[in-house]
Amino acid sequence: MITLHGFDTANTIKVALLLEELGVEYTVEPVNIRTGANRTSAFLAVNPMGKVPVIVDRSNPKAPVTVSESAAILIYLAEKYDAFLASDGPQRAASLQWLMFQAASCGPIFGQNEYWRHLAPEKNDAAVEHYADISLHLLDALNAHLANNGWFAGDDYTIADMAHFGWMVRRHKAGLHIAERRHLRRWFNAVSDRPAAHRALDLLNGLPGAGGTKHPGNSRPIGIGNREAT
Ligand SMILES: N[C@@H](CCC(=O)N[C@@H](CS)C(=O)NCC(=O)O)C(=O)O
Repeated sequence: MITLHGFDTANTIKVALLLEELGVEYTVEPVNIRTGANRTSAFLAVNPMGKVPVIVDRSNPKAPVTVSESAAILIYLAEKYDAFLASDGPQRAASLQWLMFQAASCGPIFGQNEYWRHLAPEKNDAAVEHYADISLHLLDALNAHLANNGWFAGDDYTIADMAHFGWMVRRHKAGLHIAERRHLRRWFNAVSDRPAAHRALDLLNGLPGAGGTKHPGNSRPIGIGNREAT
């Protein structure tokens, strides 16, 4: 049995989506990061970094496996179940490239964009503009790639798509727009339409304390209601 420690966050969405796609048995242990539940000694014992998501895989009760960092979790699960990631060759390389691009470039920049727009205690126009500019550039890069590829790794839906879905669901919170980027919008709607995406978002939206607001841009739930009109 797998336990997912998480909340209604961009990084948890990725993992919940993969678990739903795999159809494996798992439970969610809610960690309300907005009330500091991720800084308790109990949670720090699970992940000393104090961040969600984390999974604990107790398939072998004598040797439970704990994995944090959403990209590492996606790779761990894809390899364990031999699904949504090619075992070798160019398609695996493409999946990993776009997965890493999400984890190392898009995620951190979109997070900074949200912070400087809505959460920083002092307004800083230069920071707002800086992160907004880079975010637009990243969205354009995703859109350009998807102009020639059905999915991030080409013909097959893989963990790279699940990774990008997390922040795209929460895009309103960082003021990101995809309506004018038609390839990105087409891709986003295709993932949104998957039954596993509905189940994952419903599950996370239903966690106790989910949907809390720190700023007006956060008031929108992370549900499928965010599907873009075509
Ligand atoms: N690189 C990590 C980032 C994880 C992360 O930043 N998680 C956020 C929520 S999406 C969190 O736990 N924030 C709480 C905090 O840092 O206090 C990943 O991809 O999993």
